Amino acid sequence: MTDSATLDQLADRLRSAHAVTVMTGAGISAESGVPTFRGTDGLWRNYSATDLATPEAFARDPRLVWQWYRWRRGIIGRAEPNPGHLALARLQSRMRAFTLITQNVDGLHQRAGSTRVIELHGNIWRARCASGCGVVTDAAGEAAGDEPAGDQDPAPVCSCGALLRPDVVWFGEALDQSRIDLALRAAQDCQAFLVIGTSALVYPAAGLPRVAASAGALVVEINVDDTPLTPHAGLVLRAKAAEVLPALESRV
Ligand code: BJW
Ligand code: ZN
Repeated sequence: MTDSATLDQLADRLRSAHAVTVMTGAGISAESGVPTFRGTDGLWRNYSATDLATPEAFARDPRLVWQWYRWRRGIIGRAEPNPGHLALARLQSRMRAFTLITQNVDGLHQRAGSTRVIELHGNIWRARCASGCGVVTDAAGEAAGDEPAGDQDPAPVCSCGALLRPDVVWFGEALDQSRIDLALRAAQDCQAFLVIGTSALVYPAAGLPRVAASAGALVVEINVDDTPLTPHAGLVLRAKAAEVLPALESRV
């Protein structure tokens, strides 16, 4: 666990910062029981998560990809925000300028009370037309998700007749430009940039800490393991997010 002098110093930095930006990844939801992507818990029926999160996988076998998303929706629907999510929501409420960027699609930050969350990779509870007719649904009819119930269902169909797909960003797909712009501005304009529970491998999100550092921010990594960002971070807290974030927030 991180020592308390380090947390005190970081809390001082956050208090004196004009703006704080936080970027989270799957690790922050791990303690809510949501599998990460690249851990061993990211495996589903021997498929790796990163092989399923692709347009190619959906083109090849949309039913398989929907089965995976329904399975994940089941887990996420039963999950609760953990003390890490809750601490970030409290931190937002007491900071002058606070931006939360997440790569997660689970909506747990919003359920914890965070607002104006920039969801870089979409949201698992929405679906949209795979052929781009413009239909976006909250996919309520798809929300049950309990395996095996619904597991054999076909991929859902849009009113235009094409398939619906989860409203998330897969590898090789462009992120929403307005969300990237907001995230870039928040990285450029902050004095402290906290990077929490991400393997820092997937771009463009993985490039944001460098943007913040170049603009003079203190980049803080909170992770249970090393990542490619670790050598470049100004401060590394080698800890579980759900443990260290409440300890940090209570000092700010
Ligand atoms: C804890 C913890 C605890 C555990 N406490 N910590 C070379 C350079 C630049 C880019 C590329 C490149 N080669 C290829 C690319 C492009 C590609 C990319 O980055 N690939 C890399 C893998 C190399 N990027 C893209 O394709 C992106 N699009 C793009 O570039 O478009 C260009 C374009 C422009 C114009 C037209 C067309 C295209 C899109 C990326 C989309 C990623 N999508 C996914 C799926 C989302 C939907 C879904 O959820 O199903 O996003 S993949 C997956 O990875 C998901 C995640 O958001 C993302 C990041 O994963 P994350 O969150 O870091 O999770 P993990 O599991 O990797 O890590 C968990 C971490 O937590 C670990 O470090 C643990 O140690 C830690 N942890 N428990 C604290 N308790
Ligand atoms: Zn359609």
